[in-house]
Amino acid sequence: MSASMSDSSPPLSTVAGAASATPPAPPPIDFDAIPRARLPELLRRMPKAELHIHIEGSLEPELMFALAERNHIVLPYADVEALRAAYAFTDLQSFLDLYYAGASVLLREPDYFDMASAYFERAAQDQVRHVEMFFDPQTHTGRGVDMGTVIDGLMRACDRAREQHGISSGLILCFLRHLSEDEALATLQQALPFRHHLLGVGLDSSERGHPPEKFARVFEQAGALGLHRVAHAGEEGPPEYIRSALDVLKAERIDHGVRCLEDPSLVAHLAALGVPLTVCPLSNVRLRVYGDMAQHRLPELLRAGLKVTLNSDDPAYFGGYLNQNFIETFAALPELGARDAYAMARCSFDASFIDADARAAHVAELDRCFRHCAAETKA
Ligand code: ES4
Ligand code: ZN
Repeated sequence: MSASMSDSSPPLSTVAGAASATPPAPPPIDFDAIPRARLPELLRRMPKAELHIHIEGSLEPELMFALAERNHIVLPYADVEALRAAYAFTDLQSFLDLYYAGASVLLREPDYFDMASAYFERAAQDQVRHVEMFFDPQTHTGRGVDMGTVIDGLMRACDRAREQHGISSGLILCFLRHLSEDEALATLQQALPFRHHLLGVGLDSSERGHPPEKFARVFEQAGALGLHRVAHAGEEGPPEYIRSALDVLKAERIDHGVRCLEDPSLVAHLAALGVPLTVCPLSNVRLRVYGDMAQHRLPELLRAGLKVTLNSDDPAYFGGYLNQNFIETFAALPELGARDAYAMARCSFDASFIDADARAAHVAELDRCFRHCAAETKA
């Protein structure tokens, strides 16, 4: 401090306090002021991130037929209606069989670009600000498509989404757990030239009989490359798979994870660790994890203090994109209110792999949205 300031200046402690003072905290958001009748509009309008979307599961029947024609592939369905009619799933495997067959129309870079661009259009309508996008390279490389073709097309769509919609995004390479460890290791090797385009790795496909342990080494290698690690666990598989995804794969998020509720000590463990679950309600109902939406155990997950986000999983197959998931879930579960909507939107940013500045900007926008809604309701 300069000598000339010393006499007239306040005591040092006050100066120091003033210099580091943060603005007074705004009053808490008055969630109780927001009635359930306003929820559909609020759910649509609130900014959000999507952390669990398989981009191949966003391929709508119309685009699937257009790509089939472009690539001279004959689909075993007469038309779009016949294909949609086949989407009557009984479990995860019955869905996966159609999902992998559907992906067979994807061959060239523009196909991947068109698919992901169509998804981003829908995401923009749903006020999605950030996307962490799963893709299944083995579904494509197994048919002779280059890893680079897939990643180039997806990345071009990601770049365009930022330019056109201001949506940030990243790619998460998923290993297919029904295939071997060696095939997963080879897939990671094939992805090395594109490593700078990847946010992380994930684990998906048929869960039962394919425990996380099978992929311990490939996840360890991915971690050594500085990639984030997430894994599907506890969708159809038992709670033990959630534990091994955490302990063996070092998963930073659990995709689905709903079956943790069968093991209260695991729920407590997840809550203590603060590991988020990316829950996909429409998927869970379509794949018969729950009989209907009213039976979804999302409220128990939230009341147990778990970090939970809502996601669309495979929106072209499960009856809706992200906002549809929010709307149908809140409509069917009367115990959910504005506070839960905020918690899940907030968690979507907190659980994402974005940097602190971007996260703070999204949270500030979310807070403004809820304050505005509470004030409007009171007025
Ligand atoms: C998936 Cl719903 C679901 N579960 C597991 N793997 C998947 N891949 C695409 N959708
Ligand atoms: Zn999934």
